[in-house]
Amino acid sequence: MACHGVVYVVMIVTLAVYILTPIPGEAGRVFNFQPNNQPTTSSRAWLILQPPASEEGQDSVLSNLSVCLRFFINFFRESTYVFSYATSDKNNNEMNMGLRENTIFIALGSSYKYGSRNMSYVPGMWYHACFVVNVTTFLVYLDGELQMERTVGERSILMNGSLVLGQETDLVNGGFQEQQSFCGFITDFNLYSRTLTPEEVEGLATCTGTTEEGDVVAWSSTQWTVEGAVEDLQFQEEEYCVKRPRFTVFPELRVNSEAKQLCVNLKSRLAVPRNAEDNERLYAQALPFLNQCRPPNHAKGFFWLAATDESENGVWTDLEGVLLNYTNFVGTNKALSRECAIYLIPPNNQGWDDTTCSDLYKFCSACREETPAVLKMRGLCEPEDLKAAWFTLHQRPGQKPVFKGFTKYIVEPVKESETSWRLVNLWTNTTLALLHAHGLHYPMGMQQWQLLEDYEVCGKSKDTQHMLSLSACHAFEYTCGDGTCVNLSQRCDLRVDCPDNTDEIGCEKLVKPQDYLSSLTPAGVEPGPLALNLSLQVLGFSEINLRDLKLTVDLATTLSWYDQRLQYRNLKAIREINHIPPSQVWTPKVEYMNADFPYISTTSPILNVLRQTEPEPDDPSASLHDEMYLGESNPLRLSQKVNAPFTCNMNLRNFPFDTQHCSMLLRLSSARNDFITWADMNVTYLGETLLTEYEVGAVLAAMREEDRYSVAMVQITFYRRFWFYVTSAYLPTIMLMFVSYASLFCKRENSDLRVMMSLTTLLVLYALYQQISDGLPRTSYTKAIDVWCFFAITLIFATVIFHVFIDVVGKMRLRRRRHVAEEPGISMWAAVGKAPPEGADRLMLWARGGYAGVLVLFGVVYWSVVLANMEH
Ligand SMILES: *[C@@H]1O[C@H](CO)[C@@H](O)[C@H](O)[C@H]1NC(C)=O
Ligand SMILES: *[C@@H]1O[C@H](CO)[C@@H](O)[C@H](O)[C@H]1NC(C)=O
Ligand SMILES: *[C@@H]1O[C@H](CO)[C@@H](O)[C@H](O)[C@H]1NC(C)=O
Ligand SMILES: *[C@@H]1O[C@H](CO)[C@@H](O)[C@H](O)[C@H]1NC(C)=O
Ligand SMILES: *[C@@H]1O[C@H](CO)[C@@H](O)[C@H](O)[C@H]1NC(C)=O
Ligand SMILES: *[C@@H]1O[C@H](CO)[C@@H](O)[C@H](O)[C@H]1NC(C)=O
Ligand SMILES: *[C@@H]1O[C@H](CO)[C@@H](O)[C@H](O)[C@H]1NC(C)=O
Ligand SMILES: *[C@@H]1O[C@H](CO)[C@@H](O)[C@H](O)[C@H]1NC(C)=O
Ligand SMILES: [Ca+2]
Repeated sequence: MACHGVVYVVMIVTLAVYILTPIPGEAGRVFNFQPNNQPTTSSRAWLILQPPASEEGQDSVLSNLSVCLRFFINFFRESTYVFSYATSDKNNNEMNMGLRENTIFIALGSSYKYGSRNMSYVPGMWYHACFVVNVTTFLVYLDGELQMERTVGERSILMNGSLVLGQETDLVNGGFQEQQSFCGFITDFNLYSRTLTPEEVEGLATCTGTTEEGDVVAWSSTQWTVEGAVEDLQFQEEEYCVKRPRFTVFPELRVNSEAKQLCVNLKSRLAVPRNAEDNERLYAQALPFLNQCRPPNHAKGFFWLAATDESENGVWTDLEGVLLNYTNFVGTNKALSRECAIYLIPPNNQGWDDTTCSDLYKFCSACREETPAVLKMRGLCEPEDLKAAWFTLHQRPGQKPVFKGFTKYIVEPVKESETSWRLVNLWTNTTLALLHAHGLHYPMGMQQWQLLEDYEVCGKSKDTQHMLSLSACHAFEYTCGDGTCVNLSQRCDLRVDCPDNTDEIGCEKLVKPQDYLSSLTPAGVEPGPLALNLSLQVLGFSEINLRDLKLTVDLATTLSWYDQRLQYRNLKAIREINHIPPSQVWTPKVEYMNADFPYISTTSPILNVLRQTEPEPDDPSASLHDEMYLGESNPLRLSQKVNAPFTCNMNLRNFPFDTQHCSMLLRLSSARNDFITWADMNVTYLGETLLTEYEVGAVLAAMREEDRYSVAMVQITFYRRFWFYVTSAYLPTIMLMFVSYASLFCKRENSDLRVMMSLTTLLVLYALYQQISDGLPRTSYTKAIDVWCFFAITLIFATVIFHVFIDVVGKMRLRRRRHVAEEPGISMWAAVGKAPPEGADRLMLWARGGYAGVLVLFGVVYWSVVLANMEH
């Protein structure tokens, strides 16, 4: 037992010694400029260059040179200069290196300035920069990678000037400005009187090469004069040579899913050590929080690790499912239903264990970042180019993470143990706002801050509440109240996407200026009247009334126009979502001029906005991330369905071979045509083309000015489907005429039959005619069908008369003949039969020919007139 104890103690002591002893490595000199973050002109390290001692005379001029250095920015200034070099008060920009936004500026020989725009560096990281100049070419490297290559004219630089780290010279070793100073660390500044090769630069960047220090300026042996707020420090080389992932420990208890989501919101991942060195660092960072991270209901662990054996028991992967090739489990880790990894509490230093992922336990956690994630604060009203509203997470050992601004702000806990945060301006050393972040623990997401200073934030006075939104969301994402990021297209899309519903708050589309008057007609985009577009869809005809000459139409009208005074928020491609209450804005009025106004029925109008453009550039001074659209390029659309009876002046002369043109007149009655006018018209017919009695032809639109109002005329052409009348009127009449014609072929003696036939056809025809004309309006003029029926009736009537006449004539002749042949033995019928064809029969013959002739003649004339008048 005792022996075991001793071994145990020895092991712990060895381990502790191992952890506490710094890994041996070379220490390097590091200057920390402006450690209290206050901009000042006094902080600098400088020297007067001594030309390398070789041949006399020429060597005070350099045309081939290389400058390399490492820097770590704490805070940006308006323009941050890492170093500068002046050979005289006039030539004060012979060499310098400045940083602004994503740009690195290198000046070389007063008039030359080179910038590379596409670098993204963040405060809180070490960078290695080199620039290499020969007679013709100029190269800039960042972290060993070539960023920029330029061809330059020959430059030669005097080597007896003043070299200043941490300030920008406007005079020899003077003329500094606070907002051009450097706040952060600088080390390894070397100046070579030759060009370095890319391999040498890469070696220097990673501290692996064999390149000597500079021959003109060598970092470790040069005597720098250090002045003002500069700390002269010694750092282990690996701190700045090796790019290592950063861990940020969040010392609050969270269930596993919350811990994961927190890192997702920060655009990073829940941490898991990838190797022994990682494991040691993370554990060392987590251990100071041991007491607040031990859940009372869990005996062994205190810290979540992003490892899981969900897919296969005992096979540990990271959260993306990639097999971990480093784990540090103590004991068995194969228990079923224990699928998440945690750190064990001491004495199992750095050891892992498994536990359930369920919400049963809450532990602390850390996020792992390769490069610091940039968080942006909306609602600060700071100009974009300074990046004052940009932040990175930063953690001091044993303390809660703080949000360090890029230039002057810091968001830090008021007290370590509380969830109150303050926004501090480091330049003025004032606390601008306070936040009580209950529940969330952190000031991420949209939160109401209490302002403590007058006019410092967006000009608001103190003690008011102001919404600030801090998150790592990208430009195309919306920040939810809790800091979750959702795609901006999900903002105000009538679906809840944020965990706290905040993507659907403040979704009013309309932004009206204060002085908006909905009684005023919007001005036209070009000078002149407001142009309205009309899109009219004829949905169908609910009634075509021939008797009253009425056309009842179902219409869908859409009026569109631009209102320049308005702006809209978060327009969607689906325009039904872009709804605006019509009462809040100006809307045009349309009058249906030739409609029977008591019988017009309309649906209530629907007003929405058609998204036609990209949103305006984002304005980060607005706390809510909304996409804004301008009224001058995104039209309003007012849609309404209408059912109205229009009067239509039909011309029935050619009935039933007629074509009707009915029009609808829409007058813009809101204002005269010097204020609004129809601009573009688009009419479509969506109903059936073939109606029972009509075929719908062209639907045309035209504009005209009438009484100084703009009128749109929509004309619809109807072709009558005459086959109904052909079969129900023309064919029967023709058949009847043939029947009556046939009566002319009956035996003359059968007079009863002939008269009966003709008379019946006459009656049938008359009944038919009555029936047809019942459905037609009573016109003062005759219609084509009237002519036809009248002719048929006349013809058949003439036939009846003729038959009667023949009969009379026949009887007269018979009486006369009976007189002649009154000898016995000859019967009356025989006498008649044998009688030679005489006047009556000849009349019959004539009648047959005449009938056919008249019919044909009339038919030819009638159909040629009718067909000539047809429009189809
Ligand atoms: C930066 O610019 C250089 C050329 O100026 C180009 O070769 C390089 O790809 C750019 N890098 C990025 C990240 O855009
Ligand atoms: C200058 O450097 C560039 C690129 O490294 C090289 O192509 C060029 O030949 C050099 N010019 C001289 C004169 O050495
Ligand atoms: C550097 O030398 C030039 C002449 O070689 C001289 O004019 C200039 O004043 C010197 N500059 C400094 C800072 O000594
Ligand atoms: C671990 O895996 C990574 C790739 O996932 C690989 O680059 C690395 O060499 C591996 N390390 C060991 C020790 O196997
Ligand atoms: C800022 O002000 C606080 C007190 O308000 C003071 O303790 C602190 O030293 C000041 N910091 C600086 C850099 O002036
Ligand atoms: C955001 O949503 C839009 C529309 O759904 C889609 O086209 C776009 O790719 C999404 N963007 C991202 C980054 O997911
Ligand atoms: C009206 O139509 C024209 C042409 O079709 C188009 O250029 C214009 O933008 C439209 N105006 C509105 C307000 O929709
Ligand atoms: C007319 O309207 C239809 C449907 O509403 C549409 O497809 C067409 O593009 C419009 N034409 C014009 C010229 O606006
Ligand atoms: Ca939504």
